[in-house]
Amino acid sequence: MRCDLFCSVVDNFGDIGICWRLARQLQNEHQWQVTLWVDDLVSFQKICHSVNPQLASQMQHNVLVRHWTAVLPELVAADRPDLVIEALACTIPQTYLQWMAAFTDKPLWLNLEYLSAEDWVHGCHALPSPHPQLPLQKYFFFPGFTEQTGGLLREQGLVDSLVKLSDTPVLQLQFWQQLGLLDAMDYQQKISLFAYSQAGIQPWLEQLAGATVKTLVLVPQGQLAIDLTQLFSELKTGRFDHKSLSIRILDFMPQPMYDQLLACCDINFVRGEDSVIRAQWAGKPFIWQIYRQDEQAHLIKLDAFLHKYLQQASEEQKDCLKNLHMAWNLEQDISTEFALFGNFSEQIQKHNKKWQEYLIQQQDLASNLVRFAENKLIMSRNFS
Ligand code: TRH
Repeated sequence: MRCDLFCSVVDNFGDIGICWRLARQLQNEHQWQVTLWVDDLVSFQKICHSVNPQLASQMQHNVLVRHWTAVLPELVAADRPDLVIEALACTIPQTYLQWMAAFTDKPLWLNLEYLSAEDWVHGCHALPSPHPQLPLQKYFFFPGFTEQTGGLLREQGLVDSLVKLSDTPVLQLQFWQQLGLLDAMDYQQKISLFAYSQAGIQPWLEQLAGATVKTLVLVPQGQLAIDLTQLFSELKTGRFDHKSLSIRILDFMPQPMYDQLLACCDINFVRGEDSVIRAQWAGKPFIWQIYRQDEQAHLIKLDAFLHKYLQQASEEQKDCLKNLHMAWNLEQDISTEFALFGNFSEQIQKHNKKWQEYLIQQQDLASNLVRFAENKLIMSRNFS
């Protein structure tokens, strides 16, 4: 099976992060021949360090990566894919669609949508949509948290490997050494802090500094790291120590290493769309800053997720996590909510384990997509 996957990097890293994971999984686990068209190779290189942004075409981890520029290179019949994936609201070039439409045996066209826990997704997943002018039809493919959706990206063996890392201090020590954090294991509480800007963050950090437990906060490069360096000028060295708190700035690491970071930390602040899914596979307590949208649409999406995620949690856990998420997403001081969250951390870890077990019973997104595509292609060939 041959697949062309189109990815346009809007901003940040989620679009390319999700597409890169999917491309590798289709190739590694389903033996598809995948061509990943990406318009921003510089962002791609941040999460896959071997990418060369200067190349129009390159093999990366057995995936053909092609630079998606304003004018596509010549498209020849021999390159005809079986499946074309238009990912995360990008728009496939008209010239490419016309090329697709010219084939007698037309490629299947999927529109991979953004993740949402809202119920309306169930009614839209897998629906067809005819192209207004061309003899083409695309199908909407929605990720999600239920069997009525396309599921979530989850590589074979991922959760087992993260559980093993979480349960094995010597493996964690090796990971911290790989990151150059030789003293990481001296901190009883390790927090990964991957978020957007957080105007009200200082009181919470002061609270961590004044606590008896020693806390290590790990902040990947980006706007939040810049903001914190303005708060604490010593951070321009990459490190800031203040009583019980130590903050370190981390370079962006390859995706698999980021998964390991989540498994080695005690609490994970995650954001966007992909890292929040990875935090659920790591199983540790997590707090999600959702990607901001107009008219507070993101808070509706956040509420829908918390409703599903906390369905089996106790009322007091629900209140605690909902209040903490609202404060974090509104960039307020979370000191009070975080202190309460700390009291529930064991129950939350148990709850996350049950939530993970519920999610793992479902097929992963790549497998669902492969099955959907193969069924559609068989049907179209049998009835054409
Ligand atoms: O970077 P993000 O904010 O991406 C966002 C969201 O995806 C949002 O839904 C989308 O609309 C917007 O982009 C355009 O957050 P996200 O989704 O967690 O993606 C980050 C990716 O970066 C994820 O794949 C994890 C990866 N990552 C690394 O590979 N290494 C790292 O060191 C870090 C911190 C992240």
